[in-house]
Amino acid sequence: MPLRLSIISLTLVLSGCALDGRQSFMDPRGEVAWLQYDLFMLTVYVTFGIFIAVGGTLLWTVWRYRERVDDDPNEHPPQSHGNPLVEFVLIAISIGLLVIIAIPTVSAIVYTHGMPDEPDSLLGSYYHGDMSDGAEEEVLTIYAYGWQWWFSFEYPQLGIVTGNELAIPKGKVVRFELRSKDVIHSFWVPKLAGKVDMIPGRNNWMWLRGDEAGYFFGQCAEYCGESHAYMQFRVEVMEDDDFAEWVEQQRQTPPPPQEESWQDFVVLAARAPEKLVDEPAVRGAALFYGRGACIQCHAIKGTPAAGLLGPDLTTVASRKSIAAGWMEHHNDDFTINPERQYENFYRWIRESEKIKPGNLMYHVSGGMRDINLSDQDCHDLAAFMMTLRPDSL
Ligand code: HEC
Ligand SMILES: [Cu+2]
Repeated sequence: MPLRLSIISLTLVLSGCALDGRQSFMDPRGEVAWLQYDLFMLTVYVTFGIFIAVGGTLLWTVWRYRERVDDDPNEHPPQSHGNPLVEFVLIAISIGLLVIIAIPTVSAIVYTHGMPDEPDSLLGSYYHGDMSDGAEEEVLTIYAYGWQWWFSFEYPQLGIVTGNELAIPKGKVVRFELRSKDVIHSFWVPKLAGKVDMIPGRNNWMWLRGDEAGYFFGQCAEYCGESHAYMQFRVEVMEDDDFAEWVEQQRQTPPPPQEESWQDFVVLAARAPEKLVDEPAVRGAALFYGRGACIQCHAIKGTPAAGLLGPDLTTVASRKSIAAGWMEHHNDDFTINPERQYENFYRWIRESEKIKPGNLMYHVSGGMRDINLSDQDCHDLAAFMMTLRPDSL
């Protein structure tokens, strides 16, 4: 039994060690991650060398001075106390090893705490769309906020707000301002850079560079409450053109579900619901702005929804996951699978409390636990969610 138990626990422990797993720092794909990986490996080699030397000496001593059959129990082997030469050599070696680790460590700290000033990374050098005044001369800056239990991302220079998934251009330095809206969280995309905490009342920052296009998995790395383990996010590293296209898409506002403007639609939904087209997505939109009370907490740009407690939903259907990365709906090649996406929206709206314990969409007063939605309502809302994507997708 103890053997079986230890095999099971060992397997569990080692299963966290897949060297090229989604969230493995052992598979670096960005400059900062490489720097930290090299530093880690250097430390591993040095300490492994020490381990072999000390362990080897110990084993050799035990073997060399073992008790033998013809030993006389009354006679002690020659005794000695200290050996200045050995001690001096050991101290010198220890200092030498510490210096070998310290020099690259300190230089890496200095390097990651300054912004590299590559002209290539300035926004104006690769992005040619609309941006705020003076942004051409700056690197792309993203405000990342930690919330219980999800992330919001703002691109102040580009006028984009998104949640849980963000995009950055390949090979360009990007600056992150890290803040928290409640408790301490930590921002970590293991393949791109080491973690930095998001601390309430404090502005931390970091920079990173993704050197390979791809979809990278991030995780909150500081215990922050019930659903901490489900608090993930995604970083998509894109070629310049794809990034420019992504920016354009994220800036769009979803078209109103009927002919009217959004404002008129909302008024109509409240005053004359019989005039609405009887389609799931339209019924869902009416619920979203009406009885569903979703707009207490969610914003959809260009519409009367301006809630701030939950993720911005303007382009939520362009994301490959919801519920902070916990419910995925992408295929292996990271294209969206619409059936799974619909299912995820439906399940999340219907029973978020079973998916993320303690989540603040359900458990806040006035949240979903107080809003009575039928099964059909949840389907209609999911159908509406599916329309929240830039039309070019
Ligand atoms: C009390 C505030 C509140 C209300 C009301 C609310 N939500 Fe949410 N919603 C949240 C929060 C907070 C999250 C993030 C939960 C998490 O991931 O932990 C969220 C997440 C979501 C997501 C996933 C977004 C993403 O990118 O991960 C969708 C979709 C969503 N809500 C739809 C709705 C709909 C539809 C309604 C109305 C029926 C609604 N919400 C009502 C607070 C709210
Ligand atoms: Cu956390």
